[in-house]
Amino acid sequence: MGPMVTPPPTYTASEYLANDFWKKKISYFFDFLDVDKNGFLAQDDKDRSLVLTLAQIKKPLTEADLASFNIGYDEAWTFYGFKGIPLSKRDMIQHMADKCGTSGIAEYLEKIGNRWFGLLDEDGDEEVSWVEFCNMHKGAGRNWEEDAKLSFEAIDTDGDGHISKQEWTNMVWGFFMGLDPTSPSRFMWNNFDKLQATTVVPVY
Ligand SMILES: [Ca+2]
Ligand SMILES: [Ca+2]
Ligand SMILES: [Ca+2]
Repeated sequence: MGPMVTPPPTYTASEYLANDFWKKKISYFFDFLDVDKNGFLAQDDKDRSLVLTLAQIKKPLTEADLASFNIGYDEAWTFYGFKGIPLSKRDMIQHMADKCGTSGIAEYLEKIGNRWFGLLDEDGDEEVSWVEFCNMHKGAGRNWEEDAKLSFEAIDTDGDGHISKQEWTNMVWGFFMGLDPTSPSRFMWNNFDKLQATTVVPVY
């Protein structure tokens, strides 16, 4: 499969909420962000995940890098539905369905994805290498060692051993906007086929 240069199809919020695969992806993502595993996204999860993420970035960050990263981080959490008060999984999934069902979502995700790509791409050659990919994704509790290769290969769709910005954007689009349970987006964070059976989704 070659690089996709146009955004994927968009769906309505109710189509997202009717799709078990999508709900499980977002539900898994919530569990990942809920660092203290208390079932709510709160300020301490945000602070701790920021520290964990920054700790994985190997390149020295300038003040400007850091400021841009913090703005991007705040923006991403607002996108997930966090407004400073604890957010339940049910409310987060509902919020994400509303967001993903909004026009302009593909452009927005591309913008968030590009910020993230810039952090992954430590040597600035506009591609994410295997080593760069592993540096940032060594997050706690992700069973990362086992599934990193699977994830990398799913994102590197032309198989040249590097993740281009377009390949990265395609994966971000696929993860948040895609409803097809066979799409490579199920491998964005790790082996989702293995995980989804144990991912608990609230009732809607
Ligand atoms: Ca929490
Ligand atoms: Ca690079
Ligand atoms: Ca590639």
